[in-house]
Amino acid sequence: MITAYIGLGSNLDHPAEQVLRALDELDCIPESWLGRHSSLYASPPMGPPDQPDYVNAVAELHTALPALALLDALQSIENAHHRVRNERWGPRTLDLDLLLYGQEVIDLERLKVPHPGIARRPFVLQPLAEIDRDLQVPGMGRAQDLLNACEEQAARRM
Ligand code: ROI
Repeated sequence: MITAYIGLGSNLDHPAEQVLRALDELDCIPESWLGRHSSLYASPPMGPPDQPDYVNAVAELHTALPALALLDALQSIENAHHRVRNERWGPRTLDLDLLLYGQEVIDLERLKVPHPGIARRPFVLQPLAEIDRDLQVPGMGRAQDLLNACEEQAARRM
């Protein structure tokens, strides 16, 4: 069993509901079960500012799936939320990012773990540190230390 961490984000079509529904759906992924999850956070958009604020959360998923099979499962949940990939860094109904997969470092074209943007994203670090402030992000350091060093605009616990 591997403990993976999934970042959830939405800023379209009732974002909080999208995120809560996605938490239930994570629990339905084969060979996996949902562990702890953070509160929901409201955060200003990173990227183009002319889009709604986001709702973000992080969930722990205990899984026996290989990383790419887990990525496929996450993408099919995104697709079921009518995720359309259009503008880069544009608004989205549901984004599921594989942030961490145990302590593994994965560098494939399709999948980079730890998620390369993690250290600059308070909307990921705050919920991650809420679950486990001592969590080690491979090659980067402890979740709470990364959050303390992060200079971007904070997320707000809802
Ligand atoms: N900005 C915030 N605040 N939250 C997100 O989840 C998020 N996701 C993204 C981009 C467009 C980078 N900006 C975001 O993919």
